[in-house]
Order: sequence, then C-alpha cells, then structure tokens
Amino acid sequence: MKKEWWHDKVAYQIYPKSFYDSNGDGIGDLPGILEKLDYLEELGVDILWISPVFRSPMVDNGYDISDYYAIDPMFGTMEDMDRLIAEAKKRNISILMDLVVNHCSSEHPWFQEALKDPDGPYGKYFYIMDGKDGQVPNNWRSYFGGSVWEKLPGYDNKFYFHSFAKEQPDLNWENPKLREEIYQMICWWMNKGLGGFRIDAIMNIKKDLTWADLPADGPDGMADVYKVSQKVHGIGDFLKEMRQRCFDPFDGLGIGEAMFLEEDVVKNFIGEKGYFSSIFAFEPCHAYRKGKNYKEYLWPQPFDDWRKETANNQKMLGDIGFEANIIENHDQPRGSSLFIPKEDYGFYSVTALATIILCQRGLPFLYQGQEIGMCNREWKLEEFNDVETMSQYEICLKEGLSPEQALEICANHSRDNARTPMQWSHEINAGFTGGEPWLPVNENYKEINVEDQEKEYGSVLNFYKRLIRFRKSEEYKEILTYGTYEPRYMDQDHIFAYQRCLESKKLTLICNFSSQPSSVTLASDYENVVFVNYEQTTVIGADLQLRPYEVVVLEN
Ligand code: TEU
Ligand code: CA
Repeated sequence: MKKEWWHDKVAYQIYPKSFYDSNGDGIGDLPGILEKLDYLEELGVDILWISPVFRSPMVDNGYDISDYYAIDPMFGTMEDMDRLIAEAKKRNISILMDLVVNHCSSEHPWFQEALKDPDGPYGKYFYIMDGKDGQVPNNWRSYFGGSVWEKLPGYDNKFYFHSFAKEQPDLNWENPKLREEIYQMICWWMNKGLGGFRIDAIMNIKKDLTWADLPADGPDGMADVYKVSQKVHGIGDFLKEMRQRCFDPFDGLGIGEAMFLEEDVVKNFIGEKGYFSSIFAFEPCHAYRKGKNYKEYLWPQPFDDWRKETANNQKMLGDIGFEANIIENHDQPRGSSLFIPKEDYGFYSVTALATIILCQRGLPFLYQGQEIGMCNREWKLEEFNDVETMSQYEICLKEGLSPEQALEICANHSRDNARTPMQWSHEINAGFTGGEPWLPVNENYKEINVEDQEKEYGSVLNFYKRLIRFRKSEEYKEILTYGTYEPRYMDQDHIFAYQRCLESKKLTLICNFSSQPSSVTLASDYENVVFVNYEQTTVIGADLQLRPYEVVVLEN
C-alpha cells in the first residue's frame, strides 16, 4: 500500500455554529475556532474538518449554500478563514472544508436565474421537469420526508428536484457547465492552502434519468430516494473527473460521505486509484437502524451488530485502503449515548469505546465534545431546531406512535444532540457564549466540561490525549496505522477484541464492553500490557480477568 501524508493522522470535526462563540451573539464562529487552535493542537489533532461556513440562509445549518465563494457573516469573514488556514498550518494542522455540491440553496443566484427562465442556461443547472397534469413526476421521497419534487413558483406543471429540503435544489451533474463551475470552485479553495474536503451526500449526484417510479415502501405510496443512488450506475465518471481535476493536483484529501458500498465496488471508491481518499465507516454506527421506520430503530446500539458490522467492514477493506472511523458526527446522536446504556455511562465505558475506535485500522475522526464524553440531552419538543427532527416527529405520528413515543424517538436520535454547544467550562452557558446560545446547552455541563477535565488527571479528556499519543507514538504508529485487522473472541459475549499485525509485531485489544466482570481465555502468550483504561495493570495469566468496561492492549 502506497503511503500517504494523512494515513497516520488523527482528525477532528468542528460544527462551527456550536464550537465557540467569540462575539457574544450566541453562535460559534471562525475567530472562535482560532482561539481554540492551541487546545486542538494539545489534544493531538492533525486534521480539522469544519462543517459548512459558506454564505447560507441556514435552512439546514449551512448545508444549503447560496455563495460558495463567501463566508457567511454569522461565522466571520474571508480574512478569518485565511487566518485560520495559516494559523492551523503553523501547528501542522490541515483544514478540510465541507463540499456540499449535490445541491445548493434555493437562494443561490443559479437557482434564482433558473426560476426566471427555466429553459435558459441556468435551468439546466438543476433538474426541472414537467409533472403529470399538475402532479409530481414520480413517487420518490426526499431524505427529510415528503416528495423530492417541488412546484416551480409561477408554473402549474413544472417541478424541480430536491433530495433533501425543498430549499436545497439538486444540481445537475450531467451538465458539463455545472461540473466546470464546481471544479473551478474547489480548486479556488484548494489554492488557499486547504488540506482537502469532506464531501457531502455525494452518492446522490447520479440520478436515474428514466425517473421511473419505485415500488412504494411506506403508507404514503412513496419510495426513499436513497434507493435510486443505490441502483444507478455511472457515478464513477463524475467522481473520477472531480478527483483528477481538483484533488490529485494538490495531493488533497477527499473524504466521501458514501455508505453501504458493496464489496466488489469498494476498491473503486478508496485506495490508491479510488475516487476518494477515504469514506466514513457508517455501518458500525448505523447498526441500530434495523427497520426503515423510525419506530423500528433500536436503542441503544445493539452490541453484537456493532461488533459484527465492524468486523465486516474491516474485512471487506482488507488492504485496499482506509475508512474514516467515527462513533458520531453532526448527523448522529452522541456516541456515548448511542453505544453505552445510560446506566453504564462513566469514565470506563467512555474510554473503552474511545480505545476500541482509535486502535482500529483507519483514519479516526473525533467529533467536537467526544473527547470530554459529551452525551445526549433531554429535549422538549419545542426546543428542537433541526429540519430533519421536525419531519421525523411527524413521520413517527403517522407511523401510529403516540406523541410521547414520538418525542422519545426524536430525543434519542435527533441530530440536535450532537449540535448542543461545546462544553468549555462550568461557567454560565458552558463557557460557549456570553450571549444566548442558539441551541440549548446540555444541562450536564457543570459535570462535563473542558476546563475541569484539563485540571483532573484521571479525566476523559486526559485519557483521550494519552490515547492519541499512544496511537501516534514512534513505537506503535506503524502497526496501528498499517497493521492488518483480525477480529478475535467473537464468540464471547460482550467482548470486543481484535488483533493488529505488522511483520513480526502483534497488538491485541481486548475489551469487556459490559457492566459485569468477565474473563477471556487467552489464545496465546503476551509479553506486555501496552495500553489500559484502569489504573492498576492487569495481571495476565491463561485467563484474563476484566473489570466492567475494562480495555487492555497487549503486545506479543
Ligand atoms: O447528510 C447526508 C445524508 O445522507 C443524511 O440523510 C444523513 O444520513 C442524515 O441526516 C442522518 O440523520 C449530509 C449532511 O451531513 C447533513 O447534515 C445534511 O443535512 C445533508 O447532507 C444535506 O446536505
Ligand atoms: Ca458569534
């Protein structure tokens, strides 16, 4: 496998609106990130992915871009962005921005021009179609619920296509002019010295141009548009072109938001000749999404499925390339709430989870607040902000759930859980803002915050620092990066274990992911315990005794 500059790095995602507010308007901003760069450097972060900060009406918190060449005033100025790239570089941190090019905002000038003249050049930047006697052209359901088609204002029988909210019209990638605009824009940003991009919702850019109805999968008679992206061919031509034009010339890092790839196509997507440098490993953290209906979602994440999905993913990748490993992001509940039963939440469970993820093969991405063990909040219906949660609630009611049950599902799964302000201190508003935060802070900030954890030797934060140092240590960096991955002790209840091997070196991670003591009969002899989350070192005999949520990394 050819070595790349980013292979042995640790990445961190910032959701800028909720990271740190520098001017008291209740909204996180770029100067806020600048102020916290030393904190991130100290944590051991090498790559920073910043969710969208481009000009946007914020229907989907910046995932609806109205000007790709401007910073939204809410976040600061272009000078702030340039300063951030430069200051990060001084600390050996590369910045990834968020590339949202499946769609733009309905306020983007391209769409505004298309509205004026649907048959003109900008009409062809989008998918504008005739309906069936005033009815939508087909039965596809958008990600956020309802039809993917919205009537073009001023017309009786013309519709435009949107995979997400109606304020996010999809861009027509079949149009070479549109692609050219996108490529120029990416290169313009890369020339500013970015490390690369995280690439949003990219699997949706190829449409089924027959626009044929799909078999209904819900009582609304519609079918998820997501199925179209799974079915169509030919996306590779676009992605290859984008890589060659925009990433290769800069040795840029492109992390695709692509999921559920089949084994036979994975090598096209990542690795040396792949369309992307890497893609996120969603399967292990989506193991709770059993049925297609929200009411079939499981809570918390079932351990066996998580373990199995991880093993499958790692096996499928083999030596092809690296996935980007996560337990959470801005679209997921908090990892420490999803993976750990509520009554078990604590230092050992949170650090066990951290160690399992960071010692895997792949490029680890932490999400802001993960490093202090931030968790889900308790919600009242009127406190939610997210577009997806709003429609989730309605859909739950339509699925026949009571308002209480619907609220419980939303409270567990809402993306707003990840979007509550970063907990910097035990001061008012968790030290995130001097003003009124745009989304409520999690009330537990008095117990869970950066400032206190920095002072406490045995805190989750200090554990993460130690874990990242271990991952990047001269001694174990190579094996933790390039070592093979083999799941172990899969037949033992609540044991998450795997072995990493590189040449003659072997590391075995064994974790008791449960609140009861457990033991594992070891298959071979071990010489050293090289990493632990409990204070006293474990005594290793033929049987390894493990305390609740104890994790050990052994060398032999
Ligand atoms: O998400 C794409 C996506 O597929 C979503 O349906 C995601 O799986 C869902 O929100 C999980 O609950 C990306 C962004 O990450 C998301 O924040 C945006 O809302 C979306 O694209 C539209 O840009
Ligand atoms: Ca601000």
